[in-house]
Amino acid sequence: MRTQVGIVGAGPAGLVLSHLLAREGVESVVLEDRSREYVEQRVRAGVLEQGTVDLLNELGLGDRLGREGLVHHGIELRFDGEGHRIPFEELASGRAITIYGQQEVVKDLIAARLEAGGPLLFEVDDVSVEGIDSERPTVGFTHEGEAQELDCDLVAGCDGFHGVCRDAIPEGVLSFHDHEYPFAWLGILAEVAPSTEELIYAPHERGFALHSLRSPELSRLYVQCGPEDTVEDWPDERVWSELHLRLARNDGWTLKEGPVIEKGLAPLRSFVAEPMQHGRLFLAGDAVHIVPATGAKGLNLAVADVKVLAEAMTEWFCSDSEAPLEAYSRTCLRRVWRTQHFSWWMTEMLHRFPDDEGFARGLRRSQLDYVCSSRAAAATLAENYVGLERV
Ligand code: RFL
Ligand code: PHB
Repeated sequence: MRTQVGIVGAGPAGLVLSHLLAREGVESVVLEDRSREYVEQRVRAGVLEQGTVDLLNELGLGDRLGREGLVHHGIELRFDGEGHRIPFEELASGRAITIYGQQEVVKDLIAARLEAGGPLLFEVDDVSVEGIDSERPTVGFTHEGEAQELDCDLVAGCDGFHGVCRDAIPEGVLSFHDHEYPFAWLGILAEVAPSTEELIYAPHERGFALHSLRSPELSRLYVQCGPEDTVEDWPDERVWSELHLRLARNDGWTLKEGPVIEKGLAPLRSFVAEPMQHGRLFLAGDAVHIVPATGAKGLNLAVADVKVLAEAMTEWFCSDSEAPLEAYSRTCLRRVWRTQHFSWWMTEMLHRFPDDEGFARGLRRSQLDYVCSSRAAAATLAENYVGLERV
């Protein structure tokens, strides 16, 4: 098999990249190791920045998103029984976020890609990337029991944090920056109308809680838990009881409960590998950086990477211009580090830390009060949360 761009991974990064390239007449083949059903059901992100929504619309993929996505113009920070609204309309030049599940984005991207003729292969095994220092890199894989080789001009590693592409780069080329947090999130999807119109971020003595949503009938909620906790440690009654305590408000607001239809753990970590490229292999999305979910940025950052990558690859194929591809990593890393800082800052401000005594606790609380009382501090949160147009 032969193509211009071999794309490993059919998450948001790989799929959006294949659409962007197809629009410019650049061929690609997408290889995904899971089944179509699996990637379409995987519950993950829910918050799309304005820039992500605009790009999906530009690609002609905004129909269902426009009908079913919920546009939000603010979030609530809730603590000590009181809510403090961060109004995006005033603080972020009218930009907004849209609530639309990542698996819905993925479903739309897959359907449109297959309708346009793909090629998009699911359930491939033994993926390996070779020859990235040469002019003819290859991606080896097995599909339906048959070993195959995909000859490419360029390879895009969009295979997430546990993928194989990052490791295909020779040792010593990449620098790794890693930061772990002493807690994780337990997330549930519940069949009940959301008890709020806007997302609620609630720092609390017992640990952070987040009330998000997916639709008028589906609530998405998270509680901060121990880094080693298992799903078995969190029966439904315990999850609801913690949510009631952590989200409580003094004015009689109540949290509605409903059947839990999904439950999972999400570790929180910050990670960057740089540069994001070596030879003819270009890494994008979670394959090369991870942000803690507190800032709701992972999917949006993955999409921002491939927007830059698709433009650079198109220039390379169509005008023989090397410069944008050479600048790929440098260009992306500005947004990557801005987003890393924002996600770390939100995580630090909103969580309960095991060593939360004295000085660190005082700083955390002061930061929270400042964001809720200063227009400048609130604007910093707002403009980063909705997504900076330029970094
Ligand atoms: P993905 O989505 O992990 O996709 C990578 C794909 O590659 C496949 N793969 C392979 N394919 C072929 N060969 C191999 N060897 C392969 N190894 C892996 C995988 O099966 C997969 O299909 O990475 P991508 O495309 O970079 O997208 C990143 C986002 O998925 C991720 O950053 C977000 O989900 C993070 N995130 C959030 N991001 C937001 O922007 N807003 C949010 O509100 C938000 N909330 C969240 C989140 C992540 C969470 N979890 C579970 C980590 C909430 C949670 C709970
Ligand atoms: C979600 O709806 O899944 C969600 C929302 C906001 C976050 C993280 C996750 O910060």
